[in-house]
Amino acid sequence: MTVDLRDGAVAVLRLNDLGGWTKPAPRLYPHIWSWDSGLIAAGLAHLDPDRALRELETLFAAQWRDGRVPHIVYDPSAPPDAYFPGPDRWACAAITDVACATPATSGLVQPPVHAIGLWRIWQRVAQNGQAPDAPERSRIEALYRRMLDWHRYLAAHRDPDGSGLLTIYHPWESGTDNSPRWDPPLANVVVGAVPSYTRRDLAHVADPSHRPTDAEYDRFMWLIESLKRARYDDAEAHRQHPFLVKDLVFSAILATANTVLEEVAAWLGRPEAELAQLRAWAARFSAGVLRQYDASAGLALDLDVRTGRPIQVRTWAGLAPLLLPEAPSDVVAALVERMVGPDFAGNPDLIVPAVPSTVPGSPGFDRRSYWRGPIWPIANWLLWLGLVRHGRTADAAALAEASLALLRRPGARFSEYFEPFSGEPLGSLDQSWTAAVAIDWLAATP
Ligand code: 2M8
Repeated sequence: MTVDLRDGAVAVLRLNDLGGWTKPAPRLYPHIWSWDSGLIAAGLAHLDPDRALRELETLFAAQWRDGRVPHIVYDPSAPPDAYFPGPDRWACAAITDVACATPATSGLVQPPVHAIGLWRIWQRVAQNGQAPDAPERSRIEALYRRMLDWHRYLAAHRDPDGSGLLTIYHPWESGTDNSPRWDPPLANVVVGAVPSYTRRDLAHVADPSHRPTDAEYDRFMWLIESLKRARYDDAEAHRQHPFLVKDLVFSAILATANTVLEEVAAWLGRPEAELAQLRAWAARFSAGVLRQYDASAGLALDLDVRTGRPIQVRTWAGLAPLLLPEAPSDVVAALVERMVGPDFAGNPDLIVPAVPSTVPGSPGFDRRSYWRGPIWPIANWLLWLGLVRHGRTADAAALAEASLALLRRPGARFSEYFEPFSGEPLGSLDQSWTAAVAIDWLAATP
């Protein structure tokens, strides 16, 4: 059974493999997506470290001159109407000279999971008894340097006031696009003139209700126009952009990414000053996320910069301190209890005891709509990794087992997300990062 699941996951990664990179899904997502590739690299590390390195190298070849890693890198050979918005809508290279011109990219970023992918590759390489002069060393070092620039960009330009929390400009930057987390800040956005457009995503899902609504898309498009007016300049965006939110999951991922990158840096024998910088960033973003922990709500809360208020919703993002390398044990214990309790994995109506994207029955919950309720394997994988790093072995194993049980259900097909009560596969089938995290779980769960 376990062998079959792994074979199936490997087949999905092969299906979506276009040479040096992997598309997130066969039809819905025909280009490179940043955090998908970071997680795909973690899965590929178990199959072929060389190919896993290529995945990251292809993505980072499109890194902007200021260090940012774009959220989409467009495949020039894909048909122009394969996905909307295409490169013309962003016009990055025409608007700013820091953008990568070829290949064309989007003008947003996504959570920095890439160091976690590189760390998994390094673990495989080091586990094979390789000394630091392993053949992969120079490639790992080149990627490490690029990731250092990436993290420096985030620390300097997405947290200019040193709050320990990163600002996102668009729900797409969070990766949890239509989560109820963004309802309050989006409600305050006054939508201006948006050039007309045709959505392509709805043609690739069984039912449009699985995807964000047209009203949400109008807001998404307007935020792009606003960033173009700011010439993708961070200081300008912080002055005039209508959607500025301190994102917990994004910030917690950066904290962890710095901790694991420090392990790689030590193996590479990088200067102590660099290791100290990585430690300082890990501490800064851990502290920022922990400040958002609301003990009475039993969850951490994102912060709307425009209103100065925490965003009062109940989603898996509230468990983000579990991802932190430096969470105090009492906070970890309280959040694990919350995670396995009736709001999340302990809800008796769930098909498996995994964490749904939004607390069932809470405001904004929708069992079939994308990040508003379905179970996302990759979100569970991030929580699982946090539990493993905190030594919560039994809780971690239970979460992995629940997620794998979902993926083993007949017809699950490594779907993008799942209806939480029935286990019905939703969104795209054969989603690459679902397969990648399954491979990683199976490697850790014999
Ligand atoms: C989804 O996002 C894209 C926009 O970036 C979309 O909905 O069209 C999200 O789930 C995001 O987290 C993911 O990276 C992307 C590709 O899997 O799809």
